[in-house]
Amino acid sequence: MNINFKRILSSTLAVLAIGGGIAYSGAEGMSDIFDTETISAYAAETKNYNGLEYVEYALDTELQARIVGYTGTEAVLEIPAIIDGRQVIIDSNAFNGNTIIKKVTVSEGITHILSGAFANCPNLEEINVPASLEIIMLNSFTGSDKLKFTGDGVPTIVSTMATSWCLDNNIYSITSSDTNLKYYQRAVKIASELKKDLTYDSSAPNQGDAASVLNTLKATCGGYSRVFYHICLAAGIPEDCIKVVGDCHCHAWNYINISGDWYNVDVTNSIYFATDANYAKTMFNNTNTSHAYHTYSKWYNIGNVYWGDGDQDVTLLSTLGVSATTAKGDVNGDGSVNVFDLSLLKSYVSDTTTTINIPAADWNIDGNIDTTDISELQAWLVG
Ligand SMILES: [Ca+2]
Ligand SMILES: [Ca+2]
Repeated sequence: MNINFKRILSSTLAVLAIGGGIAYSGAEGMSDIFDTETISAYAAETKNYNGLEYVEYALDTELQARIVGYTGTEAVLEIPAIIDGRQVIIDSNAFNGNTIIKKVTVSEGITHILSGAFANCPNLEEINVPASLEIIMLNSFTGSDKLKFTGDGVPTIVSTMATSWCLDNNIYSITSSDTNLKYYQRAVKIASELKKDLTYDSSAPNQGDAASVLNTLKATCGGYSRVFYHICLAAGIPEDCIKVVGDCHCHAWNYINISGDWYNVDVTNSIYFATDANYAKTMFNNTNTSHAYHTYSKWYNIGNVYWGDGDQDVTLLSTLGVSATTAKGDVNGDGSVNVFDLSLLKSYVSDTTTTINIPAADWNIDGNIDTTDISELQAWLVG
C-alpha cells in the first residue's frame, strides 16, 4: 500500500518538475488524476495481463489499470486501452530500460504516457500512438534513440514537446505590442537556441522526423526544418506564416513571413532571415554543378511536416508569392539599401511606432533593433 502511494506521489512531483504542470495539452485533467486525495481505492498487489504488470486504481468513478512494468518476451506488442474493465494508463517508467521491445502499438482510447514510460529502450524502433493521446511527459521516451513515432497521436507528441522546448527556452517571455516584432524576436531566439540544442547526425535513425528529433535532438536538414516549423507554431507564430521548404530532396529549410515579406531561415546552416536573392547568393553558387538543384524554380513547399521519409504532397513554392526583392538593410522595403534606410532606422529606434521592415532593420540578427544596427548599417554604407 505504501509503495503505491509513493508511486502516485513521485508522479505528482514529476509533473510539477516539468514546466510547472502548465501548457501541456490536457494539463487540467492532469492535476485531477494525480491528486492523491481523490483516489478512493486501489489494490495493493501487482497483477499481470499478457506480461503487462499493472496495479488497479479507482479515480472517482473511473477504474484504472496502471501499467507499471513488462515481464513479457514479445518484441512486438499492443497495449490495450481496457484491461479487466479498467481504463489503461501507461504509468511512470513502465517500460524504462526494456531491451526486448521493438514495436509497440498504443491502442486508441489510451490518453496517458507518463514520465520515463518508454525511456532507455535501445531496441525500440517504433511506437504507434493513438489520436486519443492527451498527455506525455518531456522525458517519456528519452534515451530511446532508434524510436520513430507513427500514428494519429504524432501531432500531440510533437506539439507537447515543442511547447516544453519553448518553456525551457523562455520563448513565451518575449512579448511586444508589435505582433510582427514579437514573432520576429521569437523566431530569432528559436533559430539560435535550436542550433545549439541539435546535433547534426546523418547516421541517426529518423533524423528527418519532427517527433524523433525533438526526442533525440539528433537531426539532418529535414529534422532541423520540421522542428523549427513546429516550435514556431508552439510559439504562437501563425501556421500560414511558416513553411518547410526543400529543393528536390537535396536540402530543406524554412520560410517565415514577417511584416508581409517571406524570409529564408536555414537553421542547419545558421543562415537566418535572408531573402531569396541574398540566400541564394550566400548559399548556392549555381555555377557549381553540385548545386544544380538549388535554383528558385526548383524550390518547393514540403507538405509533409512530420516525417522525413519522402516529401510527397509538394506544392510549388511560387504559390506562396515569395518575394526576392527585399534585402537585409532595406529598412523601407524599396528594393535598395541606402541612406534613406539608415534615416528610417534612426527614426524607428527613437520612436518604435515608425513602420519598418523588421528583419531587414535588425542588421546583426540579434532580435533587437537598436543603436548597434544603426552604427553597423552606417559603417557598411560608408564602406
Ligand atoms: Ca531601401
Ligand atoms: Ca540588432
